[in-house]
Amino acid sequence: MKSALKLARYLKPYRWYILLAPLLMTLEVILNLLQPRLVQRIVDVGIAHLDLQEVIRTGLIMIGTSILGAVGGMTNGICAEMASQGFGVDVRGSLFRRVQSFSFANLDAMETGQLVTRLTNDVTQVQEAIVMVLRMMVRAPLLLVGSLVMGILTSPRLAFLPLILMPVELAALAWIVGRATPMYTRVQERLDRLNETTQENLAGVRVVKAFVRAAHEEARFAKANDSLTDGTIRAGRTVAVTQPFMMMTMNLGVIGVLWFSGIRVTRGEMTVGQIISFVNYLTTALFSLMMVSQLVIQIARATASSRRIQEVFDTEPGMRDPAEPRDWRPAGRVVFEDVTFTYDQSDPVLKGASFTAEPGQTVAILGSTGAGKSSLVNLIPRFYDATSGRVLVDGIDVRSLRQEDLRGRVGVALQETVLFSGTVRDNIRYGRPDALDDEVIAAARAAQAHDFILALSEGYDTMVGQRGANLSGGQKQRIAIARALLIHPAVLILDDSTSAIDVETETRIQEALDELPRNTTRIVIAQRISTVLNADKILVLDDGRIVAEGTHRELLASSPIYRDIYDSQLGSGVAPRE
Ligand code: TTP
Ligand code: MG
Repeated sequence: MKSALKLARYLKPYRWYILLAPLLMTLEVILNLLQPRLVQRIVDVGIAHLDLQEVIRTGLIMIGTSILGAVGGMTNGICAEMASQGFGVDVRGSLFRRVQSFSFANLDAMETGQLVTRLTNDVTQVQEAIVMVLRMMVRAPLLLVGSLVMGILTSPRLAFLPLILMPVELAALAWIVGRATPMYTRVQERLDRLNETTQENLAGVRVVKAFVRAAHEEARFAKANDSLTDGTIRAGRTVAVTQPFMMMTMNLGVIGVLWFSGIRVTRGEMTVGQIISFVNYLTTALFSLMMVSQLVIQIARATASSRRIQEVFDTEPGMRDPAEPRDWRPAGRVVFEDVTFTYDQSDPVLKGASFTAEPGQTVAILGSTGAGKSSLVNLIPRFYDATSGRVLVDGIDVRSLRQEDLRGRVGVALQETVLFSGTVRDNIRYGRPDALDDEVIAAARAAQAHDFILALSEGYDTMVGQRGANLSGGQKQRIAIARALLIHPAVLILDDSTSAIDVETETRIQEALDELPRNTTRIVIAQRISTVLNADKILVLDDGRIVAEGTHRELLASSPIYRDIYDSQLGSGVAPRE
């Protein structure tokens, strides 16, 4: 309930609709409550005395009041819809912004599928509750009390009938609500699971096909699918009891009225019109109780959803900008001071790493898989924060810089290339959407991507499929390098970015990188020793420790690990470019 109240702040811009809705509803209900009385008048006064004038006059009043009532009801519906749609747009937008502010660590801890459900289905649940509340909150109690009062006024002697029937119905409805509410919470959880399964399957569909696991995946999906359907049907079955049960109580009511008043009509103590009118009021009262029960169920569902939405809002972005960010005039000096880093309480993946990359230098990082190379470079643009020690750029701790300033000048080509659907040009311009075409081409040339891009069917305007589906691994990597180059980085990080590129093209990329402005510091992770031969400095990383540091020649002489890697890959025939 508390989270529902917190979400209520998103209704504030729509307060006029929310104020207006109940007023319009009141108008509609009052006009509706008059109808049975008018019918009574037509029967008792008009028809009984064969007074056609009276029938027509009252009929016209009925038509007028019901039109007015319908207008009230319609405008109420519009108000409710406006408020709930506005609320939905704002909450979804706000949730999306929140997720964008999450750090890598936040996102590591969240299931994508759950985030999707919260942004879509949960918001819809709350929206539906808002519509229902605005439409029924006033209507149900007003109809209930109104029709009871009117009924009793119509025929005080029959007042005992609703007094017996209402508690019976109330008990039944309470039972239904009590059973259905937890069922709907479970439905929500199952929907989560279905979304997760779908999400994961679609993301990995190529692997599924490669390993011919479609049947297994179908079974997994069917399980989640069936369990959702099953839960929904169960809840639906419980709620389905409501309608027939209500009809039954209504019919009992009608029989009761006829039983106890039939005799009075013959004695002339009651009129037929009164009976019709009373039956009408009684069924309305019973019906409005059912509305209340539906309202309660929907509110319960929405409460569960608003808790899940609020959870996203309550997740503190793991990384905030400093209160007083420092100015950074990028020169490109990167210093690690005794950096230790741990993902999420596990064993440290970096243990006391210290090194310096001077402006304009190329520093290569070599090491076996899992040694911590990616983890190390990810600390420079502050994707994660060091657990202890400091990462400095030009003498400034990266934590004292605004993330935007830092990342705006640290160009990264991540190990796993991610492209977006859109044109090749848009993908290269991703970090600087205002870049000129010439700059895009220059970056693509340096990344040795220009030629293959021109060979594509529409050159730079070729559409890249989702995740770059229509490009080869090496092509994607080169676009990612161009994307990183285009921001004119002071520090360029290439995380295994040439792994899918042939050695010859890689050499050309290296030569192009050598021509970058003097102050671009390059940090290059590589598996191939040919990639690192010409680096100003090579760091050998082993199990989170920098075990050797120096140029190719120095390491050949001093580091047995380096020597081993070198021998295994190249033998002794290859030498660095002079
Ligand atoms: P990495 O830093 O990814 O190792 P690497 O880049 O040297 O390896 P590769 O050559 O294959 O790219 O991982 C170091 C350790 O950290 C490894 O044991 C896995 C762990 N790890 C996490 O726990 N969470 C993460 O998000 C990542 C990226 C790694
Ligand atoms: Mg890596």
